[in-house]
Amino acid sequence: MKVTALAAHTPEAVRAALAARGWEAQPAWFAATGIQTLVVLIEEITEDEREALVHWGAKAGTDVLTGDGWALVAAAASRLAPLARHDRAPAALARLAPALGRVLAARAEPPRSWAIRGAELSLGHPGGVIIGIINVTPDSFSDGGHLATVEAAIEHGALLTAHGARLLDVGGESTRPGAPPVPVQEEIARVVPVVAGLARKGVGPISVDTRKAEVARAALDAGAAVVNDVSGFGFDPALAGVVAEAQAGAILMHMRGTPATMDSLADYRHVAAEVAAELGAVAERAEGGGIARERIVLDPGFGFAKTAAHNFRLLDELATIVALGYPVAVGLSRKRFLGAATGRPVEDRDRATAVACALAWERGARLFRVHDVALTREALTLASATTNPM
Ligand code: HH2
Repeated sequence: MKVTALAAHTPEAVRAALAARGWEAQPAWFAATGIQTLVVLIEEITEDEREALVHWGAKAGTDVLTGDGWALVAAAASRLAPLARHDRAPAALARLAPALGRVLAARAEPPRSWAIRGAELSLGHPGGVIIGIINVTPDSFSDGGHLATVEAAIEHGALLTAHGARLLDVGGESTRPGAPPVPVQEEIARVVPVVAGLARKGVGPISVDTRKAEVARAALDAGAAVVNDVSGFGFDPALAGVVAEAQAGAILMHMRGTPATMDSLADYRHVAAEVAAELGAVAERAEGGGIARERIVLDPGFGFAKTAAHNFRLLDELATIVALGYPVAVGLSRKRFLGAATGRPVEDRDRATAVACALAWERGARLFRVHDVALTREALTLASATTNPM
């Protein structure tokens, strides 16, 4: 007799084991995803629901850990599936079906593309979507003042595209902790000539990194296809309408407070679960504001209202954000927490960034906002070749 422990962090090892033993590709994949264990945390439940879950767990032979108002259920996806069906779930667990259904659907059918203004970006592309950063700010934390002229910024965009960027993110306001806000007209004057110049040269597609509706409108008029808002539509109530009307793509990031106040709001009991819940609410509000689901990308906001320990936990538990069912972007580039682990100063964090992006890929992120596109692309090409997603 021979016993081999399979690598079960994705269904891939089981699929390959079945295929190697003669199974057809499709049934092998369905069986592999079906037997993969899921761990779901269910919160805000009543005492009756908790009892019903414990009872169901005992009957189904699955593990259920519970406490006051919550339960943690570990089971194969195929075991959990009946709980997501109104006609199969115990009556006492009826409230669970819609939310669990969404989790299972996101897992079975992850988004494969992202609709931006006038185009679709495929997420299955080897290495995903690398977003090249163009900061036209005098004070950004890692590259402030680096691109002093419009021409230099446009040239830099062309270089990032040649290195493999599939989107260019132009920003005119630093969001580093404590950064002073930039007046609207000043931000427009920084961003619009660069967006227009890139568009004229056919370099892009282009995203504008702004929290302000007026800046977004001007950038969209100049040729941008995406709005990247670090406040997740929390700063300017008019921004969602501008994005919806232009049918632009939206990157909605998690943060708390503003760059001036966020460091004091880095307070979580369970960072991944709380960020997922808050980002889920952001996405719901955006859809309610008229933005089509397929235009939305979510970003957990590394470094925004998070300590180094929070950022590492969040990176490890990124699959919790991916389970919301939207494409996930990460902005890890040169951030402080990478320096906390490596001891490297901000100008020497591109290798750490590339490694962190590869880890994020493995956990399901598909968009990567970085300064050094070439290095990140190499890391992501390797990561995507290894995990071979179906
Ligand atoms: N981080 C920064 C800016 N914009 N957008 C998204 N979606 N995600 C991020 O993590 C993110 C972001 C901060 O980085 P940077 O642009 O390099 O610096 P600064 O804000 O100082 O200009």
